[in-house]
Amino acid sequence: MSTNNKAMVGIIMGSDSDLSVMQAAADFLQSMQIPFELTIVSAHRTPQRMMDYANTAKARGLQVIIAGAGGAAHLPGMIASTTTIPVIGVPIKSTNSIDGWDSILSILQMPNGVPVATVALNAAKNAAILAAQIIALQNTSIAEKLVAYKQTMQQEVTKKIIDTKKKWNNEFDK
Ligand code: AIR
Repeated sequence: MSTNNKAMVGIIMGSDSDLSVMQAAADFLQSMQIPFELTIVSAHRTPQRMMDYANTAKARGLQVIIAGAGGAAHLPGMIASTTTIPVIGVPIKSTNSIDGWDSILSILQMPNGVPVATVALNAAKNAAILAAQIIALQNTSIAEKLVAYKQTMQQEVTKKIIDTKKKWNNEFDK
C-alpha cells in the first residue's frame, strides 16, 4: 500500500513473478500520491479469491482496477465480468508466455459487453497513467498533477531535440 489513505486503485496480478513488470504501475501511482493497494489474484489458481476481489472492489472504494497477467491471461476479463469498475489489463510476457501474444490476445479480445482497456505488452506504467486520468475526471488535484506530468515529458523531449540538433541539423527547427 502506497499511503495510509483508502485505496482508489487496485493493482492485481496473477503471480508474484509479474511484480517486476507491475511495479511500474505502483511507482507511477506513488509518484502521483494516488492511494492504491497491490496483491496477487490468480484467475486459475485462486478463482474464488478473484470473484471475492471483484465483488468487494466497489464497496471498498476502488475506482479503477489494473490487472496484469501472463500466458492464458484471464484475470482482467474475469474481473471485468464481475464488476462495473473500469478494468485496465496489462498483458505480461511471462516465463510461460510463447511470445507475449498469448497474453495480449487473452486480455484484448473480450466479447461485446465486457470491455477491458488493454495497454501494450508489459506497459504497466501506461495502465497507471490511464487509471490516474480516469480518477482525474472527478479529482482536480490529480488532474493538475497529470498536466504537470505531461509538461515535464514535453520539456524532456524538447531538451533531446536541442541535443540532437547539435549533431543533426534539420530545416524544421530553425
Ligand atoms: N497466471 C497465473 N495464474 C493465472 C495466470 N494466467 C500467470 C501469471 C504469470 C504466469 O502465469 O500472471 O504471468 C506465470 O506464473 P508463475 O507463478 O508460474 O510464475
